[in-house]
Amino acid sequence: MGKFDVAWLDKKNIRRLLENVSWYFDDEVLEDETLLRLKKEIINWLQLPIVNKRENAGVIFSKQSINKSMNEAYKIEKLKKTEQFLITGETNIALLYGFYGFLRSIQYDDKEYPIISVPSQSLRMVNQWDQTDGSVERGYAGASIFFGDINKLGNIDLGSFDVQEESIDPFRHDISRVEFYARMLASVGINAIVLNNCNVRGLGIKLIVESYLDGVAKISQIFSEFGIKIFLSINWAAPKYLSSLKTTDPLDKSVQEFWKKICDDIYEKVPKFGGFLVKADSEGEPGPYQYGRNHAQGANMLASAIQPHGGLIIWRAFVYDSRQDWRDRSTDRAKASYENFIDLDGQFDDNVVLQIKFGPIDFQTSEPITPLFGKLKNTNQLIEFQITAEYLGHQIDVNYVVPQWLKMINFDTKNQYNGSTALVKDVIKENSKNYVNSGFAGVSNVGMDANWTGNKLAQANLYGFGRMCWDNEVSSDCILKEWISLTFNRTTLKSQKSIFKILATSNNTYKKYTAPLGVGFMVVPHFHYGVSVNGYEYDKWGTYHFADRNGVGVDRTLSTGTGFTGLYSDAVSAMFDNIQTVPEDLTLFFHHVAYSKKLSNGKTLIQTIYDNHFEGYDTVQKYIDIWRNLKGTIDKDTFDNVSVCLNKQQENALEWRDQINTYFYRMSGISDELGRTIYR
Ligand code: GCV
Repeated sequence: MGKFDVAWLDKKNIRRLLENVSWYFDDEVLEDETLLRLKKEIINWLQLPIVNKRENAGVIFSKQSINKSMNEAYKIEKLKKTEQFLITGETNIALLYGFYGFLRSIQYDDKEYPIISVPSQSLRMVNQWDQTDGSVERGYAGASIFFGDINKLGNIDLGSFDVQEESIDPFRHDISRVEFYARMLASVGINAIVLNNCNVRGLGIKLIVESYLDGVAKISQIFSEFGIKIFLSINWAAPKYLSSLKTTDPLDKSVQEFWKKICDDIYEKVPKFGGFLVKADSEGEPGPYQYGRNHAQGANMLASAIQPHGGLIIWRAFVYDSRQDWRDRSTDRAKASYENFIDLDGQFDDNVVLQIKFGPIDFQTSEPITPLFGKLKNTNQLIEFQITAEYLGHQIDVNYVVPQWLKMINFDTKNQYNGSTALVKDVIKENSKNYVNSGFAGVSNVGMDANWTGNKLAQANLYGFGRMCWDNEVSSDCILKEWISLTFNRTTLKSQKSIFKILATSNNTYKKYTAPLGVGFMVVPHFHYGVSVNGYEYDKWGTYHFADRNGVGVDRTLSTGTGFTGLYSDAVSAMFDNIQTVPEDLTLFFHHVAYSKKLSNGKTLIQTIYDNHFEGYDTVQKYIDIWRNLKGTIDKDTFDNVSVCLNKQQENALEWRDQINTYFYRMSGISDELGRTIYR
């Protein structure tokens, strides 16, 4: 099995800092698979001793409740008299999290004891878009780590994700990699994973049946030791594929029986199974609409089947009409998930969780928050992010996305009942039927590439996603500093600062040189990397920019547009509706704006577009200079890997800059005030 990077879990560095430190468990800590894993982490992974006498230990684990409602919370303290470290938590999984928290604290010297750490969200989940042929939809780091042949490591993006040749046994069986991935995820607090793509094709449909469950069970065993439940994506039409049934109507008794049997069989083989993820009636996937049933009826049917086993149904809200007509300006894809789900609020069973993309369209560089957050008052909910960089540079262009995510979760929906704030991160919990079934989900960015993420710097997003899920209050800069000091622990402080400089600004830089001010989707169709201003303009997907000789942008206002702004609370609606108060990076998401219109930044729209694109490109050039200076101070593999990516990014940014500027110059006929080169 191939070698892989240790990412932020560099055991050599940890062992260097913990030389001769031994560990002790108090008697009340009872043994289960998680405790055994914790002991294995100490003995096998770190190769450090566990001792029988408390007084001989450097680190002590003890049982104690830290937080009433979150039993995964932990505390790390340094005992004054003995200088021993004491890690406490109510459950064994809390102790495991405390262990990783401790490793972080000793490596990152910005920490003060005691550390009391309580997870902000209950469900902290990653979704794999891995397919049984070993490919990964929207994966930019090689083939799947779970599926595929050992000899097939690449993941060629053909712009289509129909599964190709599959082996009879679709599992890759690269146990050491899967185990390390579980460690990476647990170390940042992830507690759930969906193994396969939500577009369920090929053998993926069969993963829920007997002959494949042993493979699923093997993976589940590894993850569950780390406190991570595994889920499978299912195809809504599975009864038709896997049995003689001719219908998948959720109200049909035989369909209900089919799913009951499937669930019974799964739990017999995979007792710690988490549940199903379902993408239904979306982008060609089948769903309950076909039978005139709504999504609550669909989800609840599955929920009843899995409920006796304690499982969950994660139901995606990414439902829209993917056959739109660019000629018809009255329809608006941004409204779709709201319109499909708002009337179902309160109707989903207690073990159904609605997984809602953070923005109303599709993971663009700038999108407003989806209006369902704050408006759904009685539905378990997960906010969905994309860690994999589909629209954000394919893990070629450096793009540390945590600042964008934090902006989303800290957005005040102003749906307050009593004048207080109603931040997304809070309403997700408060408006769920049971906060235990709510939280954050992110589409993972890993693959078989030696460094896991294609561009090593993209590891920061996986790390950052987990850290953000666990601690909603930590800043993006703080997460980044932490990641850099754990990952680049052998380099100088100066070099660490340089890496920080690049990553901390990278999300904004990417935003500057790509589709302007929230208009989105000026990307090469299907692939979604590189510029194609009109690539989607006359297509069926409902993602238009409507540029003409006067201006550009989508009018979603109440008075003259699609009325999308009206789906928010009154205060937020008024803010988005007004061009003076709309956040600058969302201007064209909400308004069709004349090129000569002065924005609240004091510049015209056209000048803002030109300035951003020149600045974005120039910043990439600066990144290259900064990176060049790191030669010799970081490991050669990483230096070369990121150098190659940065050079490609420069080409990409140049193309974006010139095509966008030229396009808008040709449309508007207005020259750049600073006289920079814009091609005609
Ligand atoms: C898994 C976007 C992506 C698709 C993805 C879909 C989804 O449309 O381009 O690849 O499918 O989102 O989230 O279901």
